[in-house]
Amino acid sequence: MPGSRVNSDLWITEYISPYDIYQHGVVDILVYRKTAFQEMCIVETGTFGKALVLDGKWQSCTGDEFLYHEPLVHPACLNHGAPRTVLVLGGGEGATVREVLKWKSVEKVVMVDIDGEVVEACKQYLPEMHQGAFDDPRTEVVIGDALDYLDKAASAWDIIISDLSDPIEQGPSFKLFTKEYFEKCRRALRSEGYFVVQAGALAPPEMELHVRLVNTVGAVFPNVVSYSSQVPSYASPWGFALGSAAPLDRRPDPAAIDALLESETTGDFRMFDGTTLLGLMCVPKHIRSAIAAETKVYTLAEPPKFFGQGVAE
Ligand code: SPD
Repeated sequence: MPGSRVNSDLWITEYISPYDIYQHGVVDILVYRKTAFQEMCIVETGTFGKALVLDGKWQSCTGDEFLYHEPLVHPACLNHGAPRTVLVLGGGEGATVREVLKWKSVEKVVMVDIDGEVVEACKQYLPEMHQGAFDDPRTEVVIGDALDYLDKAASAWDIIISDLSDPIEQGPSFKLFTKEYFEKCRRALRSEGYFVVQAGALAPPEMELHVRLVNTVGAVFPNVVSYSSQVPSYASPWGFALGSAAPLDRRPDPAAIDALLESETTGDFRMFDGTTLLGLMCVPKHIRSAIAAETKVYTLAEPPKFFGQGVAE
């Protein structure tokens, strides 16, 4: 193409759909390993910084992870007001725990991730992400299956955050995007607790997963809200579903949120404040309409099938 100059001969290729790919030029491969659960790599890209990629699916990168992790954590914490106990399911990079620890009220955060090799690699190669969160005395890391952990968990959690890799059929996480899993999460919450799940892309060709996940969370919790954040390295806006038996603030007052963040957190947010939160909650009409019309609930018998590693057939 005239005027274009490409600087990489090595590309990380994420298969978004059978007809769409998203590629990033790689300048260094920091880790590549097949673990007991998945294929892991951490790469240095030319424009987005360092990225964790599992089973060919982009997880997060130092270039824009704050646009994912801050919205994942803080709306649930703000709705609660002063969370003391937080359970993170997944979240190997440590950035979700990092955000949780900004809440002064937090006494304990447990992160349960199935893949110890991924957690160790993130500790070693992604210090920009965890920023010491694994060494905080309030943090406990459990290497194990989230379903097993939830089966044994008491109803002791103020917040549960489901920060799992996308539910590709071949991957370890698709069972954790179902009504049965969300029910276990509800049982493990205190009665006025909040549950949030990273819930898929919002591009029109891909948004079915998000819409059905919101409907599935809504089948378990009396109140559910969909919200989204722009994460450029994800190729499309990214959705979240927040559920609770307690009321949810769908139109937060920016000044009140700023005051709460000022008094209850250590601050240091890059994208998050009251105005940002109000924007995140203003999901466009076509998505709200699709959620209102959705009837399908994901179950273990009929789990989501997210498009994953590309195979040309
Ligand atoms: N921590 C898990 C987040 C997974 C987000 N997946 C993004 C895929 C972009 N196509």
